[in-house]
Amino acid sequence: MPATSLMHTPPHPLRISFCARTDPQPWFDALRQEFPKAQLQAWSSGAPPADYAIVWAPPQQFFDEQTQLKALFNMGAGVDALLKRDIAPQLPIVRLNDAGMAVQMAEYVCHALIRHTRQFDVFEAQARTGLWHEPVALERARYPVGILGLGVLGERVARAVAALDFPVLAWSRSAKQVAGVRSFCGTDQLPAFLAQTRVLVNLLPLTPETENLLNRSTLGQLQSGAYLINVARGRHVMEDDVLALLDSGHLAGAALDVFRTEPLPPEHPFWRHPRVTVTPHIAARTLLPDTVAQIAGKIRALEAGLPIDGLVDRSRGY
Ligand code: NDP
Ligand code: OXD
Repeated sequence: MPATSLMHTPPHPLRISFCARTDPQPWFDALRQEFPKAQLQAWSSGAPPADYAIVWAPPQQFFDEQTQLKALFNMGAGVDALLKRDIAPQLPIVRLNDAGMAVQMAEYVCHALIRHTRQFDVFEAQARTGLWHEPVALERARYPVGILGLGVLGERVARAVAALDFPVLAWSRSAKQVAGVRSFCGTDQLPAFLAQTRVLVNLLPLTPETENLLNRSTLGQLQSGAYLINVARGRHVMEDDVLALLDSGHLAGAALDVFRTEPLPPEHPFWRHPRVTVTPHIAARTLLPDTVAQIAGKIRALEAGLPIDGLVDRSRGY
């Protein structure tokens, strides 16, 4: 063995790769504050190996080339797009765990709920024609809010909606205990959950089990005059079924933030439907400072051999 190899070699500086369709510079500026000595690189084919990667929808080539990663950080909560890639089975995948998204989700859902139940959409239309008309007041008990998915985001939303004194139900894989929320779990309890829901909020991850879950049959089990708020993924919803149920009057309306095809194509009927509100996948944005702080904390923990939360269970798909 040559003498030089016995000498102590200091560990190389942390190497962090960034792969997303957004300007990396602000991310590097924030990461530099956390790791002044790190090597930060915007990934392109042929880039040197990194220890950690921060990604959103990276190409397969990224994984084919970056084979020395110790962990992969997703710049969002949902990992459905990421899990379509062929990723080394031992590589830990870490999703964003709130990082400022939960309160945004609560704002979005409460806004959509209140806009519908307090008829602000009607008043906006009335104001445009100078009509002064007072409809009958809302009875909260007639608007039970059912939340699909009681995870990091769903629980924050449930608490916000419960604080507005709406009856709140939630459906998840495992049973939960959240103050003010009636918990339902598993496929067996889905019909009971749907039958008692009038405003349906979707906050499920997109997995083989949840894809197309919101269709004519399931949405048809909601209380009559139901309202759909989809803030999870477009592929949860059979869009033609939603249109048919809106036309039949079973659905009173919908607030949709996510779609099977994004951007929503200009010819899509949702754009012009009078009872559909469309937003461009903005219900909860990835916030740079919160995200970098969360990821940096987890990189430090991993480097120190400590456990972290937010690890994706690939067998569950979320
Ligand atoms: P979590 O993983 O924390 O929560 C997921 C919840 O869904 C859990 O309660 C889980 O049950 C439940 N669930 C999963 N699979 C099933 C199933 N088959 N049947 C019943 N319940 C199920 O995710 P988050 O709350 O952090 O995020 C939820 C989703 O929100 C993301 O996956 C993403 O798609 C979407 N999102 C959308 C954004 C937007 O701007 N529109 C922004 C951020 C996220 P259990 O608790 O028992 O495991
Ligand atoms: C997410 C998203 O999953 O932005 O975080 O949709």
